[in-house]
Amino acid sequence: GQIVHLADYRPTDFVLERVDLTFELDPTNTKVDARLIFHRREGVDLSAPLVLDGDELALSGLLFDQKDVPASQYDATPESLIIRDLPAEAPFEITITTHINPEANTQLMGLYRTNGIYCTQCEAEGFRRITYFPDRPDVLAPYTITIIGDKAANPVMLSNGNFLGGAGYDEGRAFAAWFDPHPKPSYLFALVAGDLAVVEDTFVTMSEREVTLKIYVEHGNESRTAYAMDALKRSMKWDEERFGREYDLDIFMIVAVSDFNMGAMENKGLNVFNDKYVLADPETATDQDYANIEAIIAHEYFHNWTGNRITCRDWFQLCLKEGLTVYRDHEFSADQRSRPVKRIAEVRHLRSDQFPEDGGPLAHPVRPTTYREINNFYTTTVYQKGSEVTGMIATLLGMDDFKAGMDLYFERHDGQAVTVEDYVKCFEDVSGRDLAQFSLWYSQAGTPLVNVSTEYDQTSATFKLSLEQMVPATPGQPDKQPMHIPLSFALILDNGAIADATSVKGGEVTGDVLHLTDRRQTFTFTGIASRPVLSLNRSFSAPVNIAFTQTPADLAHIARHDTDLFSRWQALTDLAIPNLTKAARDAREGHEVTCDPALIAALLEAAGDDTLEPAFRAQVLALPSEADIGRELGGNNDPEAIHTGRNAVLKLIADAGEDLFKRLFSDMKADSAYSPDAESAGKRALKAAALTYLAYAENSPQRAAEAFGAADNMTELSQALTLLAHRFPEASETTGALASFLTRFDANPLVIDKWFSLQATMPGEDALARVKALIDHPRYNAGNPNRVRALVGMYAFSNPTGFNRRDGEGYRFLAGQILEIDPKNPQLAARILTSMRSWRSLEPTRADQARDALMTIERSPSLSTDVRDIVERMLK
Ligand code: HT7
Ligand code: ZN
Repeated sequence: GQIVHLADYRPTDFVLERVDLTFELDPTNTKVDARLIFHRREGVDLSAPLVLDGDELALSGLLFDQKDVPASQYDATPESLIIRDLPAEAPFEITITTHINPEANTQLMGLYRTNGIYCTQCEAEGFRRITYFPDRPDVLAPYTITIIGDKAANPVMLSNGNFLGGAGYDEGRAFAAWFDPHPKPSYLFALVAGDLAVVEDTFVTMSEREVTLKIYVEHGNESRTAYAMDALKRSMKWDEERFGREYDLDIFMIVAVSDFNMGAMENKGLNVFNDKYVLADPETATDQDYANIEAIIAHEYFHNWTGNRITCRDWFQLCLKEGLTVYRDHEFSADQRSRPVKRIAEVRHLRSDQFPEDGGPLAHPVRPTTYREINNFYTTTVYQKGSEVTGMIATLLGMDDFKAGMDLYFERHDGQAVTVEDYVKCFEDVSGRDLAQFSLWYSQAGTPLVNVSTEYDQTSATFKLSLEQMVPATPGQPDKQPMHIPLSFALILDNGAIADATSVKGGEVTGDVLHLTDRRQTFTFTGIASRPVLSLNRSFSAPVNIAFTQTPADLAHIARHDTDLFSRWQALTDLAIPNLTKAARDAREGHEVTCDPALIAALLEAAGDDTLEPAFRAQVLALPSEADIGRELGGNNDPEAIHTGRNAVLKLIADAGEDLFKRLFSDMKADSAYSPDAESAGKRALKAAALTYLAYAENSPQRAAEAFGAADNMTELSQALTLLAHRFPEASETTGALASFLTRFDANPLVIDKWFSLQATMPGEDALARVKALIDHPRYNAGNPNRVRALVGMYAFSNPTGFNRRDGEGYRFLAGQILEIDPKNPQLAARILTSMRSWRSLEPTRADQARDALMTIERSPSLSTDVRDIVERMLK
């Protein structure tokens, strides 16, 4: 793979006016005729040829205005088609014929087969695996699609846009025609054909247009689409109300397939989903599954405006659609559920995924400037940090200007392929604010660190807040400029009230937001009658690390009084972290593990506070994870010691709070049938947290086994089973429960994935033997990405002690898996390999073993560009 540079961007020499595709479907030999109308862009030299992209293609026919093109006029290779001597100005028509083999397409990019269904995935560069094409996001055209196929095998034949018609074609074959009037880039093209069941509904838009909604699934799954359909209708309504965005076709379709590289894909009018994010019923889906379905249905639907109507000029601008659309789906979920609980979950995710990426060898800016393989840039930095950047724009401008900026963006750029600069300019234009320094968030990688110190002077009633920012060096970026960091804050007084902090010097403050713009800055607040407790970065207004040593008493004060629930949770986390890092050190040195009683008291106080919502209390009880503790320790990490230390702290909390946990366990019982709503889910989460602590306190599998037996929904069933397996691996209750779960859900692969995952994440050395045995299980399928992620992915990403064995066997196993998966599905292999991105923070024995395993991969002669790119960056 060639390195692509943002600085090299140039528009195409030829403008594409129209696309007309005909597919004659055949599982192993599908014929594709692509009729493309082009004209030479004004000013482009006559000698410039038309250069089209291909990937593993063979040209079967080429016509110019319906006549054969002489061989001397073109060059065709699997990767490109170059045609010379084309007209100066007049539009011309090129017809390209290719034959492709969907059945043999294991990469799941381009046209492939999944459980007998034809399906496409074209983002980012999959369309070039179907036909030669200017396969880049700034080439937009309307598409007409004709699909011809065996009638019995393909009663359903779908593509983008509105349905034009269809009928019998000839002996046993049928055709369907679709027209998408909205000019789109090739990455949004989709085709689906096969024998699928459909569930139908309607939505009436704000201008009273009726839109047909259809969800296509495998036969037998119809009843499991109700939640997804409801989430879709709520998303459509919310986008109208919150962003003024109305849907723009007569029909909106979702297809659920079982082989898919990512979560879902926003193809215009025809979203294709990993079935994991569509199918749900209480017996098979957990509360988390329901929440994911709601979020992903919303995300893909919201792309219709942020991504499809306004798309990216080039792939460097990916955050323009992904970061913004994540921001929109987060806002949607926050409105549908509990905003602070949603924020806590987002920040947990950001810290556990994005912060390690930003602090390791794969760090890159939200808008990268080079790539070797674009598939490797669908990252948590582009998505989650990209969303945070839009969130900061909203914080800086205030909601009114933010909304005006979004309105201007939709109005100014509808139908265009644009850049991050175009987006930011809309907010500058409506607010009059200069966002040049702020834009460093797009170009500088690394998580900024803000050092904080405070000083209070009683006699002058003055509170001084000194801030110092540092952006760490990242690959290719040794020196950084100071950023514009919006920090929401409160000064909390003794009585719990928030001080009036409007009299301030030393920098800009708007409402409750401090603007940190210099490397060092001191804000001086006057008129503060008593020593306040500072709550900083409330609601996580900026994605930064804060270094601020606050006393346990001050943290407990925030945890008790802040009006921002996120900050209350953060204060409890800040209280827990030093206890957990100390516990890890003590465990490593063979010392007894202790825990500050102030932490235990604060946790139990919050967990027992019935005025707080249960979901929040469950988040409080879910202490920082082993990975979080490792990050706080910062290097030379021993995952075994972290695990032992954390467990010992859990045991101390469990013993101290046993009575409370018993009360919560019984109080949180459902009084009606299962419902996936956020409130009921919150109660179940708190009940599960109580059950977990009780397992530590009672040191017996009894209660978890009873909970497993009594569960009438997948949430409680899988929670109890996970607790049994992780806490009591040897118990006969555990063996029995694992076996009965398998028997009961044997026919449901998505549920069996849960069974694989919870075993792959069982702590300790034995996990590897378990994973190896499960790879040979009849229900495992190395060709299905969900299965691979559930077993191999979960082992590598989410089993710190099992994967990071001191003897390095975990790393060697993963290296073997990567080399096996790579030839079939490079994207999947590359993504799973990123689980080793923090290998340098391990203690030396493990780090050496990890490096050796990575070098084994690197030495393999036949690596895909995807895996080569990741492994080389990780070893650099
Ligand atoms: N925009 C979609 C990204 C995606 C994708 C990218 C590469 C390879 C396969 C893929 N499937 C989906 C999904 C989204 O962010 O909405
Ligand atoms: Zn997206």
